[in-house]
Amino acid sequence: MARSFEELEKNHPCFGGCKFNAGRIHLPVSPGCNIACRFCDRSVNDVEQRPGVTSKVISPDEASSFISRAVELVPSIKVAGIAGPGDTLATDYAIDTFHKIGKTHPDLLKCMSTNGLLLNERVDELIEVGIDTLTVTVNAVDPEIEARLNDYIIYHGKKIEGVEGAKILIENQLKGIKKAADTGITLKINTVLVPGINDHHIGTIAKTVSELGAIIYNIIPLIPQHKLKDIPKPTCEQIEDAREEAEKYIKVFRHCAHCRADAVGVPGISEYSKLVYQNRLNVRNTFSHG
Ligand code: CLF
Ligand code: SF4
Repeated sequence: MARSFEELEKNHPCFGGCKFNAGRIHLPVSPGCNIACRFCDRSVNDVEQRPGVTSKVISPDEASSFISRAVELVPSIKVAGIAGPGDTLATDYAIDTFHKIGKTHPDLLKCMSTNGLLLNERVDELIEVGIDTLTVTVNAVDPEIEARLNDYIIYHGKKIEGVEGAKILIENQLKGIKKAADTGITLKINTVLVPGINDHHIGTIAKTVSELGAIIYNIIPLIPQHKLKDIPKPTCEQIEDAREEAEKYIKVFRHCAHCRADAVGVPGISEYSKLVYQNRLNVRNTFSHG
């Protein structure tokens, strides 16, 4: 059953609940990724897990006990989110986890973020498991621009590079956004703002996703690293300009704390991930999918 926006606004830190000190726990169950963002400083594998990556994530079976520990420490946690460290739809772990925690912690809102490559084909599974809020990272709606941000996709076992891969990614993201929004999932869009590449494209992205049914938009400033390490990070003015451009079309979220995939607490206020996960995680502080 879809939750009302009023309920989300009170209880979800990324959909208005920051005013109420609402908290979230991220469950880092999704190690693999299926696209190759040029700013992402984790080694991108295909849809398989890799040694060294698996040791840094928790299993779907472990998630409930971590949630119980987190809620004891931070009773204001109202959201269980899965935001990586890879893509949540590249493997089945995120959906399995939501099935399990839906039974043990039915009161928590279920939040997930994805790069959207497989959203269109997996959206029914998200509805079935009862996802309340979904974030899709859309960095461009023009394949020529996307190809400067992303080297390739791995799609149904095939590596597809450049503009051709970007086209498939964008098409699947946009179709998936529309499908998810039409079925009542509340949608946020994240865009990594990359000066000189997509900074003049923000209005077009915001307009496109708003027309498809997304209701909130979050601009994440680039952390210059990996293949985009020489691009300067956006200035406050560039971020503000981008937000103003987006705001012409969609509500803009301004309290993003750029959370890690294993964050626990109230974003920007408290951080309990070390206590909850007891240092067993070593997720690098890199791009967040939030
Ligand atoms: Fe986590 Fe993201 Fe859900 Fe929030 S974070 S999966 S929508 S519960 Fe929030 Fe963190 Fe910013 Fe994300 S402050 S990085 S926007
Ligand atoms: Fe995958 Fe996210 Fe990294 Fe892009 S930023 S390569 S979607 S993990």
